[in-house]
Amino acid sequence: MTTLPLVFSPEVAAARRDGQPLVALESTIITHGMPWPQNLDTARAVEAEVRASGAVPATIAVIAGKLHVGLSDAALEALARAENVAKLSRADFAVCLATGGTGATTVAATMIAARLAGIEVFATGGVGGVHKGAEHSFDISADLQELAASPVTVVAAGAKAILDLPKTLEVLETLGVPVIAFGQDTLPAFWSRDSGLRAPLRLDSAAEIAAAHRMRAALGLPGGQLVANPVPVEDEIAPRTLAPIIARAQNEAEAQGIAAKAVTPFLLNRIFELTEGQSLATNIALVLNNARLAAAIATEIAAQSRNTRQSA
Ligand code: PSU
Ligand code: MN
Repeated sequence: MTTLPLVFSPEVAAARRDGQPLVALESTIITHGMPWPQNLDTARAVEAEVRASGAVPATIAVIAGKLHVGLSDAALEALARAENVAKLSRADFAVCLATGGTGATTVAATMIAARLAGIEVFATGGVGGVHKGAEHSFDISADLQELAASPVTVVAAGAKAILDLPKTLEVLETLGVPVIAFGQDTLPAFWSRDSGLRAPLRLDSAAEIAAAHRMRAALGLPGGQLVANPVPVEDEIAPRTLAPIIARAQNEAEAQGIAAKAVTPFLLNRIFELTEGQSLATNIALVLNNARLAAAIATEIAAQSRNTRQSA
């Protein structure tokens, strides 16, 4: 079998050796989710937030045919500046690696890489989901199936309001993915704390989320968990402010024939423009908030695993 071209940064390699808690971070949010230079500032700030919260960050990307787990600051900056970087999901991951390509990893591809690197917790902004009009377009993010396949707990701020949230919940239920709202009964909706939809599950502490993660493994179930962490109150945008803006961006996407991988980046960019940058400020705040919770969960998983070994 071909050996996997896996490269650990010195910081991540040391953390793996010493059994320190690790948090995976994706790179599509850098290349396709935010404009320059806020994308680089945010990537650095998220890594710093994970460290300040007692864990080690591992930003993941494919660079010149190698799967990098943990990026140097120079690599982070090169990705943030680059234009036309490939957006890699499960389908195109192997081709990119095999042909020496470079690409940013989505939630789905980052989960695959995290599993290979033995990283159990991953922080991002929002996961992909079922797009509005999916009954015609069939546009359902590969992130959902990945949550059913790779054993990683993903901390996001719920699903973006550009998606059809009820259908997204239905698909996650069908796939057997636990959707856990953190500290509230309703599902957060990315830029807003409350989607108005009841979340299937609710947990109130990092310790409970870590215990559920470990129990899922003990049951022998494949797949991970989706933790939906509401954006801090002071950073949220009210759903009624966003609704007309989202509708407008969606109409434009349809009129311009935007399809497939281009849909999510197009909508995020238009919403950024139409909110005059307010959506980006909220996006940055929620990613940092998710990084903190992910670090706490990774720390709990490490502590609970140690306790189990000691009492065995
Ligand atoms: N969350 C953000 N910004 C993003 C994304 C998520 O705040 O850019 C990216 C993630 O990488 C996610 C992807 O996996 O969008 C989903 O793309 P699609 O809908 O094409 O599956
Ligand atoms: Mn899609």
